[in-house]
Amino acid sequence: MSDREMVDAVIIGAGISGMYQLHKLRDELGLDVKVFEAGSGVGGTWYWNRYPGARFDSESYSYGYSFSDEVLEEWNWNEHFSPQPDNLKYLEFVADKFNLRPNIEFNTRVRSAHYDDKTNRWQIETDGDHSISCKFLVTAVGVLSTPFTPEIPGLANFKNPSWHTANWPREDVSLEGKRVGVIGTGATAVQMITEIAKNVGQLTVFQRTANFCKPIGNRPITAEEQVQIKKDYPKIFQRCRETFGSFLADFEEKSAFDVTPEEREARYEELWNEPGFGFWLGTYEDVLTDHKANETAAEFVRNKIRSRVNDPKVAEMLCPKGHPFGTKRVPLEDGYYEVYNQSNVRLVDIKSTPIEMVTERGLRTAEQEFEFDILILATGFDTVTGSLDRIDIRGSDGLILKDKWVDGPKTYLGMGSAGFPNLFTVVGPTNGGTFCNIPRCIEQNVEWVSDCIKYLTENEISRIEVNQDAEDEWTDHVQEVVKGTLFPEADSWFMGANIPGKKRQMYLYAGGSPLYRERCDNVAANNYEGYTLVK
Ligand code: NA7
Repeated sequence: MSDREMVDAVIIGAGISGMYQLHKLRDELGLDVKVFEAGSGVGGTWYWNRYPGARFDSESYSYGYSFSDEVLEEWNWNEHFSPQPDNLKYLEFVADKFNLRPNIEFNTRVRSAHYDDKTNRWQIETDGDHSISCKFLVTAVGVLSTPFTPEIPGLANFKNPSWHTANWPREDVSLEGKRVGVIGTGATAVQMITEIAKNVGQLTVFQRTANFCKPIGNRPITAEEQVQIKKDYPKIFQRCRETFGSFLADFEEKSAFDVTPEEREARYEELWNEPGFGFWLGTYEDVLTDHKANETAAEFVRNKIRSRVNDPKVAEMLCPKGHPFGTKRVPLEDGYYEVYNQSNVRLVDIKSTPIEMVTERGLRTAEQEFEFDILILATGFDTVTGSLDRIDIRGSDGLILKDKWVDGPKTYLGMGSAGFPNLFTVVGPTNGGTFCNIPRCIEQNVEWVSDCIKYLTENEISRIEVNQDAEDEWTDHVQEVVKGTLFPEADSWFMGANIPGKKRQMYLYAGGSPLYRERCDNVAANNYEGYTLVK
């Protein structure tokens, strides 16, 4: 690439969002587009997260792209909840199909993006020292893409191999017979622990907060189901457009107390045995808003845990008690709790006996010293804002995005922020796409951004900028919506509470996908109400 290259649009990230955004802008709008991607291949989340057991927690056929009939016809999912190797193959297949790679510069991170008020263009610099100017900047950096490593004293001194789940070694590593330590018990750890427990020598899991996990209900897709899925695609995607979180499951318009305790228990049992998120997002409508209703679901899960774990003490350690059910992301599992019945697996509660330090060969808690051949950090991500914060983004008059957001992100629809003209944040902070079966909302976001760029181009608009009052209204609305729910009570990544020092507030939009879609559509229909457009 030559220095001072000029293009119409730059997209940061070649995951599910960036790939589709490239296709829309290049192939439908005919724009000159450049994508920068830190990885050596496409796929984003599914490129990086290659730990054993990684798979969709959404039904595969509700997760893939819906925009191309050819892709829907040609691609066959093998499992109801597809594993990472297949997911990456799928995204590579899409990249091949639309010949996306020539516009993507791999192994390249965007270091800075500065807006020039005189030219109304963004100036982008990469870590490869490339410099490129564009009219439109689209960030497609993902919500869970900046791994978080806690500052545990001594971590840097650990002499044996250690890695974060999102940086699982690309070469084959065998854990067979090894003494493995795992820190963290979130959705990632739950998938990974279940898988690695099959052949490790000894496994020690350090748990700070127990999670409410639910059986995934995965199985292979039969040939007959494959035929039916293809026929059902229009119905599947229509259903996803109508449900709260764009999943197949949706809340019942009923309180947990509109039925007898026996009926409720029977309904919970049914939802428990259904694949997917139904027990979480297809339950009584007050489970996530009312403590008493929530406790009926919470205790149901605890009893399931108690019935699966042989040692009552370990079972109680695995029973979540400090936060309401469903206020943290519910991990889906397949045999997770039974892992703790294995004689070579040990659970350590680090709330009561905190990790004091990592030593050269293991770690020390307040009570005991442990040695490991491998130490795995399943400690999550600096979510939602993390990847944007790591780019030096400066808008009009040199305004720094990270500084502007130090007390929490301020956005309009999660698509942009006042003072940052011609910037589109696909599935950005407080975007409706954050609390969503994510590819469904990615498509909505990308299509909205593409329509907007088309409108700007056709109308020869050189600058589009979020109005302060529109941003204030949306930012307040995002926090207002969550007030009626139990979400603020959990120390979750939804609330930014997983990162020390991060402003505690809702980072996702919990108003539901249909409402969000309607808001976005209305803004577009009213000539981008809430924005200022300059010729
Ligand atoms: P999560 O859900 O953020 O889980 C991270 C885990 O790491 C969780 O159990 C944390 O405990 C634990 N953690 C974090 N920091 C520490 C420290 N300092 N000490 C001990 N334990 C710690 O990340 P995942 O990768 O599992 O999942 C992220 C999303 O990916 C998930 O929601 C899905 O949408 C897919 P805590 O609960 O904070 O006490």
